Amino acid sequence: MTRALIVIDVQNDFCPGGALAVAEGDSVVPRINAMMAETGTVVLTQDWHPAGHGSFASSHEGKAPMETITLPYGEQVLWPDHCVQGSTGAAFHPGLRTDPADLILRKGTNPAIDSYSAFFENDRSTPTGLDGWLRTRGITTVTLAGLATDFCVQFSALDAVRLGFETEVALDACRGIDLNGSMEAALTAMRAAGVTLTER
Ligand code: VGL
Ligand code: ZN
Repeated sequence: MTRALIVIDVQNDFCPGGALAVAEGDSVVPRINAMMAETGTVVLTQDWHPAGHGSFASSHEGKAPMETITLPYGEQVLWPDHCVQGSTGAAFHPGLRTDPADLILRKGTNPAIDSYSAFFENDRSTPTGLDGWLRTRGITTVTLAGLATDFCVQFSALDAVRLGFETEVALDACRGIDLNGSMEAALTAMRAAGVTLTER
């Protein structure tokens, strides 16, 4: 099999009750569990920030969550504190099957650079190593699912196409944040880049 399923950030903080809850975030869990059973290679990503991370509004005096600032690598949305390393919020949703994972990739560990994509940090140039991991295992096609459609899923999908993978996003297995129209913008950008958007 040359296909890998990449499951993005299905963690407590992105589910209802979490610090950066995505509406219906937990509803993707049964679908993703079923998809994992059908795919040979499975990667789970985990947003994994140190306390005081540069993407947290609390790290910037006078800033509130959902405001944006300009950092050396560009625009950055400031988030509520979320997915702090080792916290319950950073743990996978308890319903998510983790046994099928061949790789669990943690990202966002650099205090100064956020990392939405599974492939690169938000400077778009510091690699996580996932490209090489997939490529050396003969993977040519990736299916993405998880949270959030308009941030980490979108960034991962755009990088995957740019790197030459045939890229599919299973929209029914994703949920978005939708900040200032970011959901519509993400779908448009992914389509334009050549990402195949599917719905069951
Ligand atoms: C995410 C915002 C901040 C995501 C992660 O998983 O989409 N969004 N950190
Ligand atoms: Zn994050």
